[in-house]
Amino acid sequence: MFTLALCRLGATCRLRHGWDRCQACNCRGFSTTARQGQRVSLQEKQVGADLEMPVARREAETLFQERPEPGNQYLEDALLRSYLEAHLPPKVLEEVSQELEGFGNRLLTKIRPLGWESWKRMKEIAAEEGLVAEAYERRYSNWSRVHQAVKLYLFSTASGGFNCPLAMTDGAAKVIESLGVPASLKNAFDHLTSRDPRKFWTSGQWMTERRGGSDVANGTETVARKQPDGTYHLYGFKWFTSAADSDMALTLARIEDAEGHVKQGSGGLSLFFLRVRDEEEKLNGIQVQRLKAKLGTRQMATAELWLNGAKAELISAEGRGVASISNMLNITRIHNVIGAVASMRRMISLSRQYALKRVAFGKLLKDHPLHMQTIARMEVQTRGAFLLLMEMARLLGLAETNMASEQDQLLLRLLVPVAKLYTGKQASAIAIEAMESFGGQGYMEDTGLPVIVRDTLVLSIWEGTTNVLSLDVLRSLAKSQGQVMAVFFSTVQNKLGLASSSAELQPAVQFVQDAAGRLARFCQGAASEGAAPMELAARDFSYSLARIYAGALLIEHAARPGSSCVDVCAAQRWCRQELCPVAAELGNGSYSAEESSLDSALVYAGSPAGSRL
Ligand code: UCC
Repeated sequence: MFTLALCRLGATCRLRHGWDRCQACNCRGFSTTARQGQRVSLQEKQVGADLEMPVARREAETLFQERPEPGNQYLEDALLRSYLEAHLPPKVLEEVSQELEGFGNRLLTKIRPLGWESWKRMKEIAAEEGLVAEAYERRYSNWSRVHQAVKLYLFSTASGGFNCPLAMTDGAAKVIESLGVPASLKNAFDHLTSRDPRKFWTSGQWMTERRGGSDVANGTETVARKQPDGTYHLYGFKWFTSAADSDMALTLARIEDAEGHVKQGSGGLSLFFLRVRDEEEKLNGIQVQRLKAKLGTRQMATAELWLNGAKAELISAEGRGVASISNMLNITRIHNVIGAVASMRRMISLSRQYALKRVAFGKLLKDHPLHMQTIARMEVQTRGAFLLLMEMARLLGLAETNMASEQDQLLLRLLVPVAKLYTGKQASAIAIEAMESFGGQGYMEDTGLPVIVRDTLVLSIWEGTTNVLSLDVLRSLAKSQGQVMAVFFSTVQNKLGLASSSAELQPAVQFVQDAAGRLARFCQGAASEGAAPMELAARDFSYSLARIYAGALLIEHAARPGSSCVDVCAAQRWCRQELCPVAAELGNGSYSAEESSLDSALVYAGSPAGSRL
């Protein structure tokens, strides 16, 4: 098992084994935890010998740290199990919990040990476990999206980054399904939703070009030239194509007219389907410019691609490319939330395990109140994020089985950007805080923790940055002519109502009601203020929606029959934070035109640009 030659990082890896599976090459690091005089295992002797390190000297070393070994993630996730018990119909719960326990064991004993050398194997496992198929087979009707989200949540941090192509694959299947699975795309749909590892396809989402990823309406230069057979040949440069080894991709381009002119702006963009390789397995008019050197998600190949006559099929109405691919965007953004919550949960389960074994100042970390307070605060954040995720999956399941009310649909459209932008920020904050809870080991590559930290940093960037999604929140309000806010407030009130008979939850209920009241007053005021102040308030407004709604979800979960004191405590603590930052900032005058000009003055003070403002 432990042959250095296998290690992708070659020689350098040899020097860096610590504990936990080396996330870089998955070798089982040798345990450095040995109380004085503990025997060093044969394997460690072998490694020591490999490293020409005199074992004697190693045993004399005093720095021993036992690696944290979380068990079956499903069995050890109290909130996950209590959520499923509270929501799933008994028959579904019985089947799903058995399957998830088994999947938890497979993750622990078979999948996580695979680590990151097994991209191809992860693709096979994803097919076998139906990580995309679950959502389209709908074995559990409207609960299948919750079932799928939970499996992806458990799989995410063990996937070696394969959760990313799965997000885009699910998104591509969603787009094709939303188009009614036309005959020309049936084959692709069947491959994307197959459980057969030999047939399972992954998809790319090629939207980002050199001129920018957020503003695709003005950043997309790729052109599509119609061919006599009705297909198109694409010519352009895609700047960020993740999972470049995928089987197919959906991409945006501008259709050239007979005179070679293209229409600019959003209205000039259409959506295309293309196979990455042709029948002879050659690249389909695609040249790889280079692989991107990224801060994180390094195990996943992301490339710059030239499209030089790539054969493609137009799958949206001409000029409706953004609206069509938005079905993919909303699914990949939900997967982003899954990745965020899963990273938070993983870091906390490692940190709490470590606190059971690591002694400092004469006692285990778990016996140091300040240390436990720090982990508890991370737990409260993660619980709020988890319930936001489950709520989106629940609403998506209703929408996809035609069981969603118009209110449910509006709420889902609002919650997707809110949850993506909020949990993206939470994930990196929690990962960095949790990394610190391991002391120096948290900063060591061979523990595998820095990789998790690096990978969380992308979650608030790709699939729409925090500010772009804050503006998408405003877009969803505008699209619903403000109706969605009425749905938001009534849904929050309904959830708070479930706690009316719980005295211990009343303070939390009051906090959420006060915050919702302040938010309602902000919305009334903003309606008459015009777009500029609202745009300036967009991020704080979105944070307020996230905190108030998660507060209501935590109270709803704590108010259910059989809830635990931990559920009540989490709801109380979440609701003690500032739940409506937009109202607080409005009180500070933060959204006025003067404040806005002062923002620029603050930023450019001393810079040549400052004088031109
Ligand atoms: O990052 C990428 C892949 C990385 C790997 C994936 C990993 C996934 C998770 C991993 C798990 C760990 S691919 C690049 C992703 N790019 C983005 O997310 C783009 C961010 N930019 C935006 O979201 C912008 O706001 C745009 C592109 C949507 C702005 O487009 P427009 O055309 O300038 O804006 P419009 O004109 O407002 O939107 C055009 C139409 C409108 O419909 P109509 O015309 O009927 O009014 C919008 O309502 O698109 C509709 N629309 C939407 N509909 C726009 N956004 C949405 C939406 N979210 N839902 C529904």
